[in-house]
Amino acid sequence: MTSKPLPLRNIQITDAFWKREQALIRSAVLPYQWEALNDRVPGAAPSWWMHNMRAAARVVAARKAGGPYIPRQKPRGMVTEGPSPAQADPNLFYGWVFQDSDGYKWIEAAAYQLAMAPDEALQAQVQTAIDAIGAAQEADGYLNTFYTITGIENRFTNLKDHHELYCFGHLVEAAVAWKEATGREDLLDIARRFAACIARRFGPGRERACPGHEIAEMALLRLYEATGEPEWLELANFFLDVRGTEPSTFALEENARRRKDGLPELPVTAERYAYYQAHMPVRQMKEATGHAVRQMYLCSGMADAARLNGDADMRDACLRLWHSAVEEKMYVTGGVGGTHVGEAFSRPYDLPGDTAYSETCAAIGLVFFARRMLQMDADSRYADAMERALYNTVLAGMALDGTSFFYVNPLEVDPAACHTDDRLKHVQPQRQKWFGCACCPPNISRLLSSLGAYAFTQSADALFVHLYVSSRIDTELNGGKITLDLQADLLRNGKIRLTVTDGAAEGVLAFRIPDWTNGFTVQAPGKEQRQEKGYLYLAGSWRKGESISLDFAMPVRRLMGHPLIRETAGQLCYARGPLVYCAEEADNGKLLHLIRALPQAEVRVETQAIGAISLPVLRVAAKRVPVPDAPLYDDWKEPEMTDVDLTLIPYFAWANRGEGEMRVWLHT
Ligand code: FUB
Ligand code: ZN
Repeated sequence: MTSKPLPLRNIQITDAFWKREQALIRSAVLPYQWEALNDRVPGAAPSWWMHNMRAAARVVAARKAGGPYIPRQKPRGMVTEGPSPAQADPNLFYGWVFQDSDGYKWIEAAAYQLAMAPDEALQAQVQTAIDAIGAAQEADGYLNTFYTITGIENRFTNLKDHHELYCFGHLVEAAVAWKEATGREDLLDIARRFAACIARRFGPGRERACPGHEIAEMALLRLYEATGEPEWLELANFFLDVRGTEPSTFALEENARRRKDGLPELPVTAERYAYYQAHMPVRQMKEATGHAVRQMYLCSGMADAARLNGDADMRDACLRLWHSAVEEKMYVTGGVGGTHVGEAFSRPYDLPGDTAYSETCAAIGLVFFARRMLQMDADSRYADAMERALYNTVLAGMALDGTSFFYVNPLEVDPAACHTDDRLKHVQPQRQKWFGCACCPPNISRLLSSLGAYAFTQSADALFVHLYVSSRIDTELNGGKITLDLQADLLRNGKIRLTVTDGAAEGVLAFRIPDWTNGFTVQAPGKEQRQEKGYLYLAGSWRKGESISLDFAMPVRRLMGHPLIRETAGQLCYARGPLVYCAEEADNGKLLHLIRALPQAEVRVETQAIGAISLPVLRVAAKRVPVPDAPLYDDWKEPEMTDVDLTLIPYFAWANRGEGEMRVWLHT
């Protein structure tokens, strides 16, 4: 039985913690990001988004007026060095080749916020952005500021690296979200015209192609589901089917460029393109490879395609990729991408803590993939991983006050090393205001603003509760309308209460049994109960006024890594409920590698203010190895350790109290 997310307007998040996060996105993050997109944040890396849209609009206007346009820039791709916005040439393109996507993600996030509650000022800003996008669209529907400014004749010649289809995918996601939030079709029309432009060139019986950075697949499938227009399903299927087949479209493109440059051609075999997940046909894939965000977005598109086409081979490939990504290559924090070399998946069990990449966007991609797997099959292992990624790496990507962000999410940090060691160049010990490559901040905004679409999904006769986020939900079971009030507070305990506050219906409410609990009780008088694949199904009739409750035990857990993870050998980390904990210098002093955790020590759960919020922390006795005045190497002897009281804070809250050391895994 498949399921789909509920419209966001049917879900009102009331959860103390998540409501704050969503309110923060609305009140602080989106306004800040709007300023950033307009290059008005002093001291932050310029975004160039609005600048590029306006520059492209001038070119489009000139072309429409029939005037000649001679590009003054070569399509180099990564124009990352530039002047300050004040000194910039208004007619040139600046920033990364995929800069357009930042604004599209911002619009998508704003749309989700508007679906939940109106906000005239925000809506007006989105309208300004949409007008700018519309003005930058070519007469034939093509829309990409980089190629419009640097030479439209070169478009679609480097799909491997130049992200046209990636920007297109983000545009579509934004357009569907905007239509669903406001009923307005303006951005959807723009997106459809670009989609039609792409479909005129690529597709069955036309040119072969696939995106170098995936997302167009899942976006097109979303467009298909939103509009019922079959051409978008066809195009998404085409991109998936071409990927990894021979002759490799990426090799053919490269050869065309090499011919121009007088260079010898390369073999057109696919195997060289594992970084782009284009090394074999997708239905044969077994291992998560290459760029982690790309891989997670591809998996998300594959899962949607498997569900919509009833494609069993595609589904089997998703299962194998899930196993590889989550059961062999995922950090305990739900991050993926073990190596900064190419922002990529490493080999199985290679999960270093200090040089980790674990990009925020990759964890977001894992959340996307997990929700899509859940839509095909309500199996709690998908929701467990989704929750792990969300509560740990995704949340860590943004400061508690919403004004700074992490791109890379290490599990161990020594700031002095980050500042001096080139091997750690990618690791920032403090969150940044913005990035030249600002993929992560708006991605966090769009995910957290659409949290309801991940917490709950629904089929005709069942509502699935995947994440315990307090919410008021308007839904239908077998045609009967009901309003449910879900109460939870996972940061404190595992007590869940659900009350029917209005209506009546017959059907099933299915509750995930989280992997972090070691037992639960349920009070659901009159309901038929059964368990399957980690969900508790309660079936019966639901009437206004009745309540059920679940109490999931939430013990403090001491976790160890699989013995094949070299990095975690002899170490443990603490977790409770969905939260993974870490030790920070602010509580425990420097040289955290000298702490010795005592696995048997009793752990107290207390609350502590971190930044502006009060969070559950753990206090536990541990030992500390002294630093004697000793030679570099000496004869082995048992160190005389001192007793210490360790404070552990939720991983997502690290780096909110100034710069300092941090460690998730502690030596035992
Ligand atoms: O390439 C576009 C985005 O920028 C990727 O998803 C991120 O990993 C970053 O490289
Ligand atoms: Zn990112």
